[in-house]
Amino acid sequence: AETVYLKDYTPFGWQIADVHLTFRLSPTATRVLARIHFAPNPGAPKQDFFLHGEELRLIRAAIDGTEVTPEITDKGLTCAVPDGPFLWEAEVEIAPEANTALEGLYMSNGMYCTQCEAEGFRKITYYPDRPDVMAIFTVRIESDLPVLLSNGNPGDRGAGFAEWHDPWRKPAYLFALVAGDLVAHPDRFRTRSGKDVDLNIWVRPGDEGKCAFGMEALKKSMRWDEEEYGREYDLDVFNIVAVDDFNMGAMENKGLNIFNSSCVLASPETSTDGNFERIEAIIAHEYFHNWTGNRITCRDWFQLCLKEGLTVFRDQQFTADMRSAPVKRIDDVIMLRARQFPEDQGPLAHPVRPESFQEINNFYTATVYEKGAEVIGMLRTLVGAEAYAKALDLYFDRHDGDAATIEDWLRVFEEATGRDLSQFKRWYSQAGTPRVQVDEDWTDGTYSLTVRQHTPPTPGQPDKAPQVIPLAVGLLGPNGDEVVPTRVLEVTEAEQRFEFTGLGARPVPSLNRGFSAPIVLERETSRAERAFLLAHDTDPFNRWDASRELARDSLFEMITKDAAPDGDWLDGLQRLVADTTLDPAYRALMLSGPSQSELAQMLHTRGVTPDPDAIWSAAERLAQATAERFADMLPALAREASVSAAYAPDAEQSGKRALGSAVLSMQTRLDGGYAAEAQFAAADNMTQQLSALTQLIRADRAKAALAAFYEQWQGDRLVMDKWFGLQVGAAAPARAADIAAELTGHDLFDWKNPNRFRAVLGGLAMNHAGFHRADGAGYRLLADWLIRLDDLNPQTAARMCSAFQTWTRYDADRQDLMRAELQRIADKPNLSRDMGEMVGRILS
Ligand code: B3K
Ligand code: ZN
Repeated sequence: AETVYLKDYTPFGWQIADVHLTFRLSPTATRVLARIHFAPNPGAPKQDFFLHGEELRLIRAAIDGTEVTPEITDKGLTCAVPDGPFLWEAEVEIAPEANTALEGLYMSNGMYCTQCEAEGFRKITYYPDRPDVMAIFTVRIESDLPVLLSNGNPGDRGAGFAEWHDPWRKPAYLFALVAGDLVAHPDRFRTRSGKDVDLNIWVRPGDEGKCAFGMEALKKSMRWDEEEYGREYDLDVFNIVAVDDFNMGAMENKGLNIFNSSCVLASPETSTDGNFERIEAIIAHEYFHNWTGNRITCRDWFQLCLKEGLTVFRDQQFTADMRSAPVKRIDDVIMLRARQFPEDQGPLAHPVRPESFQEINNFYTATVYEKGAEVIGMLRTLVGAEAYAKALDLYFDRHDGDAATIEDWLRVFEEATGRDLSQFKRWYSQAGTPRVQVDEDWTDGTYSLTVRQHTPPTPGQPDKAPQVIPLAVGLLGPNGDEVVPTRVLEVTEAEQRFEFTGLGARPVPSLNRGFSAPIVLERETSRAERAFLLAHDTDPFNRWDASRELARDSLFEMITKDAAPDGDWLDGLQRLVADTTLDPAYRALMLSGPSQSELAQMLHTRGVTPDPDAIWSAAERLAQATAERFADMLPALAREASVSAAYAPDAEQSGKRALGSAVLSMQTRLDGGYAAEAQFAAADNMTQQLSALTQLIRADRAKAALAAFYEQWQGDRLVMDKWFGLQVGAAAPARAADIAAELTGHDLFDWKNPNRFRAVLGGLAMNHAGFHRADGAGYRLLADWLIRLDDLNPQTAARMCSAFQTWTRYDADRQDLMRAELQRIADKPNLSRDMGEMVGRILS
């Protein structure tokens, strides 16, 4: 397949004044008529007139009213065109019903919908399908379906048709169309300048009751963006549509966001607290894109982090404001370490701004999104909140209406602050997680830290230059008081020394507070020192991290030396969890140990080949020891965790329920499932029902509960996804692959639905020891299904290949098994470009 390079960027030879599209909808033969005014782009080199187009049947094309016969390939068309401006007209036929890739115009449960980012518009009509070509769109939809939606503001509406006009220039990837038998949950928002905006969440009949929470989240997001970033909404309507078949979470199409129904529909009976929080964050994320993504878009897809890193950062700030900031930070770092670190430290490592790709859909990664957000957080830490706000104002002022680059983004910060960001820019170009070693020295009242940084090689990047690392540090005195409050050390050299003078006694350092930089800290610390931080650190993140480190160390000793669980750590943990002045959500996080894949990663970095079964059994032993240690405290904790008020998915109640789930998990290890059965029977909300079911599965006592759950929820697709996923994800390792295989034979296993496919096969990939079963059954099952899905939906199949990305960490037998499965995928006839690229990179 062809590789596209950042360095090859050339502007398109024409500009577009306006686009008129008419859709005559039909499942098997939709006609799309396009009228587009092109004019030469003075800033572009001379080039042939080429329009992208894939899987289109051209019926007719004309230039200035005269029929033309373009040259057509499977990528698009070329055509001779006049020197000056001209009108391009084309009529094409497409078959939305046959579109199983869920990219372009497709059907889901009888409704038409679109997904165009990144390069799906070319499956709708011939067009320069690139983000730097922006145009005003007017759309006419012809269909007898009752609800016909597109971007922008509504225009004429009559029997069998509806027109839409979007007054804002936009790239084609933000185009959207929806048609179906839908019902709205309506509301209204008054912007701070007094404009009324009609808001709607459109769903299939029957789902009306699951929209209220999403609507509140939308209004909160709109208000928050006005207050925090000064950004107001810019159309008369804002529509959100829930779609059951969707490749990812949601899409920020201008004025018409399309959501995977799992990321917008919510009710207490069917959604967990985690679901609610995620829905609130995704609605915010897509809404925030209206400014960071839509009003200011990307020049080319290499600049993806320009909109994604920034918008993730913004949605993280929003959640921190709506809920608990420390808990949000810890959750985000858990995610980053679990998903982005393996990427950055394995064969798929790529810079936050990649420099080449074969299939851009493979670069919607944790690195671009989450590390991209970390880079913005570091920038804000370095320049300060005030200068950050100033730079953002300048960014919006200067680049509104632009297709911008990372260079543009950094320039506004340079101008707003007078700083030189050329070294900082390496965060965008260098892949890999920096390792930072810290050594201390204490002489005559002067405490010094020597910081050394080093980033290991990644594919295509053998040598790395030092990066700018904002290292937030605080110092604690021997009695636990903070003697030096948080200060940000700016590490720029490979080796650098920082001094703290005038201290009465040797302090204990608390390093990288709040996880101020996405690095791996390498420091020989004693357990005593970590226990001290666990007890005294004023930084809630580092206090949590100290506990996590102790847990990891203990597990390391248990795995490699068959040691007993670390009793001192359990003492410290007990004291912390008993502290009722601390947020229950925070204490619940303290009780959730490191995941097994995180432990595999830790062993690998310490030079030990991870044995998934040994990891699993050590994690089990530690959980058992913890439960026994906490036995006497459980009744009091359970009382504290109980909620008497009516269910609300807010931070306070969900924190209590999270603590309650942690208690139930310990309780189940002591009583074998008695309490879990009671909770399952009594639960009136999905959070408690599902946490009870999880414990019953772990205790191997879930037969009746699984059947009852099925009976109760078989009519609800989103809840059934949980039923499918949990049985695999929480299964004992020896059985996970067999259970997954069995579930793929279930009547309700609709493998063409990405949510259902991910529930079962993604659930397997997430069951660490289950996926890595020594006989290779887990690998085989996943590869079988990825091969099968590749013909239908390459995008979703390719994303799930990353389950194999850590394959070289494991023992020789497992490596052989995984390599063989990867090779089997690589050898598949007609392998998609998406999968070809992923498997090729993983194997290289
Ligand atoms: N921008 C979309 C993601 C599109 C993914 C295309 N493969 C959702 C988001 O990040 O908000
Ligand atoms: Zn996004």
